[in-house]
Amino acid sequence: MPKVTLRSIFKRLDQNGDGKVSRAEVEAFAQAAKIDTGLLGPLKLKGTVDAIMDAFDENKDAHITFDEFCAKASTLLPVGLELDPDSDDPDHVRDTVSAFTAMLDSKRTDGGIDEGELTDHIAAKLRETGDPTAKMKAKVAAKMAIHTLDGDGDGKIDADELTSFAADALKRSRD
Ligand SMILES: [Ca+2]
Ligand SMILES: [Ca+2]
Ligand SMILES: [Ca+2]
Repeated sequence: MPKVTLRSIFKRLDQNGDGKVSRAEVEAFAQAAKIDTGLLGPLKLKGTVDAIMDAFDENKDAHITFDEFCAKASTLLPVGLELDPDSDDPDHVRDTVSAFTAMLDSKRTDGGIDEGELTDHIAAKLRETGDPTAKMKAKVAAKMAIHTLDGDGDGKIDADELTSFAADALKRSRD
């Protein structure tokens, strides 16, 4: 199975292969995640692209380089996945991710986190902060997360996919 790494995700984002990700490329990626549906589709799309550019484009030159992407990659980890950022122990990552995946894989237990399961989880986290638009935001975030982390394209994130991404993101955030 193809491993999910920061490099593999960045390559998908950088469609023209020039080594940096433009706003248009982020927008195409978000559109491919099908977040721009419904009445508020254009708003959801713009909000998502703005948030990504804001978070990753450190020097504000309207492009995300691979270094910029790596520096913030740990922010792509699903909320509620509590990993020790200083741990080098691969077993720690695997065990924590496996427990997290099993916890979320509760509605339809099939070994992976699907869009509905991830949406409910994120919405619950957002509601804790009293966010009245929790459900809508959670749907967008879940679609983006699945589109980003689903390495084999079966529509759900399994423990292997999340482990390889999490280990890579942690390692690079320490480098
Ligand atoms: Ca590019
Ligand atoms: Ca930049
Ligand atoms: Ca998958």
